[in-house]
Amino acid sequence: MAGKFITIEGIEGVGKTTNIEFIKSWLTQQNIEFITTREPGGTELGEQLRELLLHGGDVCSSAELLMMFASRAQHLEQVIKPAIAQNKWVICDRFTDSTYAYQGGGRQLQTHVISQLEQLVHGDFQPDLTLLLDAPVEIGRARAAKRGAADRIEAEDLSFFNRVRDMFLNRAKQAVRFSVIDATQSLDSVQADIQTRLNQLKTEAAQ
Ligand code: T5A
Repeated sequence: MAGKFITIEGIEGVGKTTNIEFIKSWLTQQNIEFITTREPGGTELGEQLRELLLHGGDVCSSAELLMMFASRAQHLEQVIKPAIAQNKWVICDRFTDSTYAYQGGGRQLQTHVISQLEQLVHGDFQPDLTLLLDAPVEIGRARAAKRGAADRIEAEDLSFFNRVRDMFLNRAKQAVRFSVIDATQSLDSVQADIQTRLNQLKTEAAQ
C-alpha cells in the first residue's frame, strides 16, 4: 500500500491531539505502518524552534513566518518524505495550512509571501488528506483553557482566532484534499466522521 500524508488542522482546543490518538488506534487495527509528528517541531531543530516560537520572548511576525517554514523544511527532508518513501502513512499535527491561517489570517501577513515560501519549501508536495476540525473560537478556547497557561500564540485575542478560523474555512473551499469536520459534535460523532474519511483514503491507497 502506498504511503499517505494526512494533516490535522484547526484552531486551539478543537481536538487535534485527542483525534490523533483515535487515528493511531485505527491505523494499528488496519495493520498500516505509520508515524505521527507535529509542526512546528518533529525534528531536533524543529523542536528547538517550537520552544522559541511558543515559549520564547518577542518574535516579530515575519520572523515567526520564517521560523515556521524553517522547521517545515527540516521536517520534510528528515522525517516526512523519507517515511512516505517507505510507504508509511504520516499523520502530522498541523502543516502549511496553519501558516496561512495563523500568519496569514491571524497576523495578517500577505498571502502571496506565504505562497512563495510554500513553493520554495515544498513545491507541489501537498497532503493527501487534511482533516479540518472546526468549531467556534469560544468553544475551542474554553476546551484549551482547561489544559493550563496559554503559550505565546494562544495568548492572542478573540479577533485573531476568528481570522484564523475564517482563513482555514476559506482554504478548505479551495482544495478537495480537505474534509471539514464539525468539532462541536460529541467525540464519538467526530470520530465516526474521521473514520469514514480514513476508509476512503485506504481504498484509494490500495488501488
Ligand atoms: N502555528 C503552527 C502557527 O502559528 N503556524 C504554523 O505554521 C504552525 C504549524 C502549535 C501552535 O503553533 C501555531 C498554532 C498553535 O498556536 P499546537 O501544539 O498545535 O500549537 O497546539 P494547539 O493547537 O494549541 O493544540 P491544543 O492542544 O490546544 O488543541 P487540540 O489538540 O486541538 O485539542 P485537544 O485534543 O487537546 O482537546 C482539548 C480538550 O477538548 C476535549 C479534549 O478531551 C481536551 O480536554 N475535546 C472535546 N470535548 C468535547 N467534545 C469533543 N468533540 C472534544 N474534542 C476534544
